[in-house]
Amino acid sequence: MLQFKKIGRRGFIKYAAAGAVAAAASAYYTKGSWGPYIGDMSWSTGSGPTTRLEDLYLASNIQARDTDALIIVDMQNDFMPSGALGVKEGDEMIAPMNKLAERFHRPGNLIIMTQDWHPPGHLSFASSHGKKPFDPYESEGIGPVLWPDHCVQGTPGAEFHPDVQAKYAKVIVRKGYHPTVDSYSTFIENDKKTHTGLAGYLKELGKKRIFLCGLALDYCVYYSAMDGRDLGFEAVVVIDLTKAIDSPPGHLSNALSNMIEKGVQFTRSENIMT
Ligand code: VGL
Ligand code: ZN
Repeated sequence: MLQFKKIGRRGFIKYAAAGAVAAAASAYYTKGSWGPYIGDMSWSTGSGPTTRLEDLYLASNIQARDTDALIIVDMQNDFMPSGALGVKEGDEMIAPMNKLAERFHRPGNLIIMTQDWHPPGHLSFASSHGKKPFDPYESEGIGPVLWPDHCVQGTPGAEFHPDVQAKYAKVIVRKGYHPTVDSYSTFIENDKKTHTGLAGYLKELGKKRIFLCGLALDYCVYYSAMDGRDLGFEAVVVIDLTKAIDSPPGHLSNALSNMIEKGVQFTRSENIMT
């Protein structure tokens, strides 16, 4: 059900080769810093099987177009550091995220927000299995770990953090409300077949590229980016506006490798020209 494909040696060689091309293309490229402008940005590089955040190639000078959508993922109280499923530093990027939304919001541009929205007793909750949060668990539509009870429909934990600027969102996609199926992706639930309708909405509006930010980098942002690519969108993760859970350990590294392999691009919010 979940994608845990290791990129393996061939993938590593591919990225190493891409890195060599990057080095040849510009003398200014240094690992972990902003990259030079490289046209179509299609060759973000990673370091192979254990990709780290510092290894990502960050595209520069991305001009926002009216065929773009900004997707702000799950900036809810329960994912904030003191929340039920707190993500470390998950509140630190609220101010720059608001700034990006402010700049991005103009006629033709589209901002979507997502909200994790579980019924009480959701099957992704450890409490539903008599287990502890973050215990490994995998079944159809659930896993690879169980979560603390979080983002229960209508509770304060499910609300957006009060400082998050939600007024620009044209659509709020709620996901994870099927009692026995989780939905990390904002496009397709974890059963891999139930669509949320967002892809159709974006396509009907002529959107071709999505910028993703929010929580969590290695779950809802990750699966949304992967599905976005599969559904035909360019996907750019705004890396300074997202934080990871990294459970089980290594999940983030695996997610980064898989996103690179899928052609997901990475940038920083300052690098998006609006
Ligand atoms: C998420 C775990 C469980 C997320 C949601 O928003 O990334 N992660 N539910
Ligand atoms: Zn959830």
